[in-house]
Amino acid sequence: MKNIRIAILIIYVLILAIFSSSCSFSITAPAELIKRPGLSIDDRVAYEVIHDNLPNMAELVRPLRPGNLTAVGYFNWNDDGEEEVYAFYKNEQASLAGVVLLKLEDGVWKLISKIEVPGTDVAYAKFIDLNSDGISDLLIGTEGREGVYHVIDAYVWDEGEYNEVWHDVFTELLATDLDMDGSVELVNVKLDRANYSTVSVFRYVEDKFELLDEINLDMYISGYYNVVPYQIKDGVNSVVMDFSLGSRTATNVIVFADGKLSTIIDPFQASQNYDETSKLSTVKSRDIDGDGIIEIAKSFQLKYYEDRNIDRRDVYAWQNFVGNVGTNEDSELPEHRFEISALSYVDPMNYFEFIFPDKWTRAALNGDLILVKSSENQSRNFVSFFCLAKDDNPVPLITLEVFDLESYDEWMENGINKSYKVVELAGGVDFRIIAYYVDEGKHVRDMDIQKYRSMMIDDDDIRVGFSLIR
Ligand SMILES: [Ca+2]
Ligand SMILES: [Ca+2]
Ligand SMILES: [Ca+2]
Ligand SMILES: [Ca+2]
Repeated sequence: MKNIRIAILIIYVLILAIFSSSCSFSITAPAELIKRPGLSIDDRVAYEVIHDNLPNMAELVRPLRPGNLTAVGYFNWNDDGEEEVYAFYKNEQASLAGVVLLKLEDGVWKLISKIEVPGTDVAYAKFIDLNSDGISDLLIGTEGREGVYHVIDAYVWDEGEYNEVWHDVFTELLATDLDMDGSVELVNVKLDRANYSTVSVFRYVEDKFELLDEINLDMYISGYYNVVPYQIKDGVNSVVMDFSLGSRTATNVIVFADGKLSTIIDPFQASQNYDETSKLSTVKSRDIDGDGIIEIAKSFQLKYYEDRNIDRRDVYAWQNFVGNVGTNEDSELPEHRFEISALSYVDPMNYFEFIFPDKWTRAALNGDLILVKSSENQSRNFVSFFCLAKDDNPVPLITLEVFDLESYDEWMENGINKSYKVVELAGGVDFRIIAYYVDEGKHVRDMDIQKYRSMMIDDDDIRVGFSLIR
């Protein structure tokens, strides 16, 4: 009886530990890793086995990057259709971090392996089959060993155990098939603030990682905030890096072609700079139009832009790279290396983003779209879009506004909703976001009506372009 009580207590404490640490295991888990919701009897036993194999004072933790592993989860370790269990942990007092792997054999959870490395937290973890034997190998990175760097170790399963095959330091690490030949490459970015930042590419060949190439990046980069695989063209993989340069941010792309690393913007050439990708906040490169290819953002200045804020960090152009890649192409650079695929407005209070419909993007690039927004010392937070009609007459299209609940109620009580068509976009405990516009009959001159109709968007288009940030 006493044993059962202790077992229940251990399970309770473990569950509590999992949910109360910063690494609840239900939020970022991809469906394939956690298929069974809740805990079955077997799982409870698994937790006991995990617990038995954790050092004293160890705490289950979610690996910080790349972000798709939870603290504890199921995965098919050896590709046989049966699920195994992993559990990552850290032991800050002993400065050790690691992972335990469990396998169900004849109804009993058994320890496959425990890998433990020095470090105060699991900075990076990825299961990946490096030697193509169907058994997961492991990249595990830890914090707290080598100053500003993280440390990375690669373990390959061979003859019944894990062997360390690689050890290095890193700032950003990406495991991806960079040259699309079916083998995994490691892209290792090291940011040394006193020196050049470097990027190296390694390939796993015959039980070791071989350095294929290494280049310097410039010394002004102060930190990376987004490093992700990027398909720069059909059939060419690369890595897009968003980083800070003092008070602004910019983006470069690392290309690996014909065995050589290069970047699309060469900061060591006086003729090149980051103007084409420069922005004023840590906005991440991402696929803005849903075609599967990431766009690179830059701050964009509309031709007419009415606002009293000096800091213009709210309109972004999202661009695709259309220049040359690698050494096989014509070395003459085309005049325009980036093509704008969409513009977006990001609310300065970070409530929402509005991606312009195509016709607005085109109009904005022609200087035919005007944006008027509330200034920071106004109590309201809105942005209005106008198109330019005959004689540069501005015709209002729509306004997007964020209200606190009190002003929203006041606004509605005053019957403003009778003068406008209102589209509810989002709401929270303390705010409402709506779009509104005036019926065309009430404000558009006859001579502008055609232009207005060609530029106005319907309620569905407003909802398509809108996304809530907070
Ligand atoms: Ca398995
Ligand atoms: Ca393997
Ligand atoms: Ca490869
Ligand atoms: Ca895209």
